Amino acid sequence: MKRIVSGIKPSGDPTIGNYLGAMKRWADNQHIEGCENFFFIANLHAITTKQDPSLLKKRTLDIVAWLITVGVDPNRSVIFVQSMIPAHSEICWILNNYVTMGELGKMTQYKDKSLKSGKEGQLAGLFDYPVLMAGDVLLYDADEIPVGFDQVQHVELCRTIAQRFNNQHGDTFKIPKATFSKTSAKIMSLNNATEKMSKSDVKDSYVLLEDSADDILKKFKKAVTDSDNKVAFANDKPELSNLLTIYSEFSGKPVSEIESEHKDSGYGKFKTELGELVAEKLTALQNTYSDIRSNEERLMNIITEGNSNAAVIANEKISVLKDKIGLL
Ligand code: AQP
Repeated sequence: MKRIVSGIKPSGDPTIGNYLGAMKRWADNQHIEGCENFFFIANLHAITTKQDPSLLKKRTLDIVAWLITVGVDPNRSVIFVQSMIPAHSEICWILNNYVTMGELGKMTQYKDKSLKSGKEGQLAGLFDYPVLMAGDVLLYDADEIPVGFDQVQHVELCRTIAQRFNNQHGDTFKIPKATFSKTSAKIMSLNNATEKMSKSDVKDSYVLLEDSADDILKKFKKAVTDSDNKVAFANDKPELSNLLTIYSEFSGKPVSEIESEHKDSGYGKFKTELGELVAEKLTALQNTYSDIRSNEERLMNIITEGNSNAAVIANEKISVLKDKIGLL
């Protein structure tokens, strides 16, 4: 049995980047024979940047509801909340002693986020984020971590930490590997195609799963493009390549087919059609979401059951770890 573990931060409302790069794939993964899936709401990761406490609570439930909406089935997958399983914080502290400041300092996500947030945002928790992430995965002996390309560096560090621990204390952790989809692995910002789309970025840079049809249309119409007005996927056309990827993901058509359908369109027409397509798909999802989100009691029951399934495995691993390193 192959075990898959992945998380999403309730640090904002989920974007189409989170959806195409992670959530939708998680739902698809459930149908692979011989796989056991663990998906969690990474609220301990979320607090590495400033959060409004009541919004954080609300978004934790929102994201559980979105996962169910996009097809993550609590009967097939374990859905849990990271902060409700103390083993995640415990393993992070232990693994901190198997990684160096130099290794953590090389992580580009820390560099990017701390540059954006200024000196007061350079929190120790943000610096330590990859260690918590390593713990999240190693606690469950995950075989695979389905992530976007942006997380590959963190998965590599997780493997290094696990190998180092195993070398010192004997086989303790399974060494996990990152898996990512070649097409939708990285959805870029609509304002700046050199940066990934992020839920904590500025409003026009992302499309949220909960955006209204009007907003979606406006955002795609305003999306930054080059000036040659030719709808084509190419290295020197990152903005159009990103829009074509999104189009392909939402329509299920290959990029080459969309390129030829739009070879005479010009950007205005192409962006309008893309906006309409995404709006139509997201409106359908939003209708399902509002039913699921309105039943908070059911959501809490799903979380409670997921937490108890996850905790059995996580607590056992923590006992083994403590014993190996001499903690009573
Ligand atoms: N733009 C993206 N394209 C593809 N995949 C993406 N993911 C995030 N953004 C994109 C993938 O979504 C999963 C959950 O991400 P996360 O919320 O845990 O962390 P993140 O990558 O930091 O996401 P954001 O939206 O950028 O959040 P903020 O702005 O709060 O930092 C991961 O598998 C991630 O790869």
